[in-house]
Amino acid sequence: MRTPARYPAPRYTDHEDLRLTRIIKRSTKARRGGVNVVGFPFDGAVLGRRGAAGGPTAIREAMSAFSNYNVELGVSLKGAHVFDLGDLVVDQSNTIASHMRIESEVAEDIDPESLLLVLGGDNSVSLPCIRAASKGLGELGLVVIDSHLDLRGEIDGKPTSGSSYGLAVKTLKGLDPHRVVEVGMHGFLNSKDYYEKAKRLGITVVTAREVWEKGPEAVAQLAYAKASRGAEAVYLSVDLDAVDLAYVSGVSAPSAGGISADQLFRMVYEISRKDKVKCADVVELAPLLDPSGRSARVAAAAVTYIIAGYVARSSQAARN
Ligand SMILES: [Mn+2]
Repeated sequence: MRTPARYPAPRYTDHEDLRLTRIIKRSTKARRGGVNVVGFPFDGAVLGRRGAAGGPTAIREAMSAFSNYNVELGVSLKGAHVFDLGDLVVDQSNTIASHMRIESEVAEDIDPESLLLVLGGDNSVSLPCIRAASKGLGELGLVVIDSHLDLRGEIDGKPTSGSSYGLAVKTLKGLDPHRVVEVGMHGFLNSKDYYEKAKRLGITVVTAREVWEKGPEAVAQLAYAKASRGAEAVYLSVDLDAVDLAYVSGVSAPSAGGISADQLFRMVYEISRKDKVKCADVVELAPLLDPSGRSARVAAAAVTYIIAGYVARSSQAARN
C-alpha cells in the first residue's frame, strides 16, 4: 500500500514561471518512458541517529522552491514526464518485512524504458532496491556516492544502514564487484579492514580528494564507464552524507571534509544522463536533524539534477 505524494501548493501563480512541483504528476502506477518517483519512509535499520523516515516528505517540500529551468545546463524540465507514485507504507519495527515490501514495490515499478527514482529512508533501503533492480534488469553495475563503504555484514541477522553494498555484492550473482564504484570516501570514517575488503572484492574506490583533483565530471565518467561495462543496467545510489556537513548536517552521520553540494549535483547529473541508468536512490535525509532545512534543499536539488539528467538523454537523442 502507498500513500499519495503531497506537494505544498505554490504560494503564487506566474504563467512565465511554471514551478517544478506543477510539472510532477501523481500516478498510482509507474509509467513507461519517464521518471517515476517513489518514497520509502523507513529508518528502522539506521546505525546512527534516526529521522530519515521523514525524508521523502521533506524532499518534496523542498522541491516546491524550484522552477523549471537550469541556466547552467540549458536543461528545461517543462514537458518532462515525471510521475510520483507516493510513499510505501512500511513497518519501522520490522526491517526484514519492510525490505521485502520495498523489494516487491521496486520490482513492480522498474522498467528498462524509464528511470525509477527512490527517495529514502535510511541507507538500508538501498539493498532491497538494488536487489530488485538486479533481478529485474539483468547484469547490473552500481555507482555509490557516500562517505562510507557500507560493506558490513548483517548485525543480529539483519541488514543495517551500513551493510547495503556489502550484502548486495555478497548475495547478488548479477552484480559483479568489478562493476561497483564507490565515490566520496574521506576522513577517518572507514576501517582499513573494510577498505581492504573493497580492494579484495574488486570494488573501485574513489576518494573525495580525487573528486576535488580530477573534477566531478571526470570522476562521473570514470565511475559510469566501470559500472556499465558489460552491464545491462546501472544503479546510482546517493547517500547525502557524502556531502560536507557545511552543506548537509541533517543526516544520521554528518561528515566533515566531504565533497561539496555542487560536486554532488555535477556527478549525479552526468551519471543520470547515461542510457543504462534505470534506477537511483537518494537516502539519509533526516528532517528532524535539519532545523534550517538546508540539507533538504541539497537533497531536493540532487533529486532534480537526476531528473534533469534523464530529460537531457532524450534531448541528446533528438539532436542525433
Ligand atoms: Mn554514509
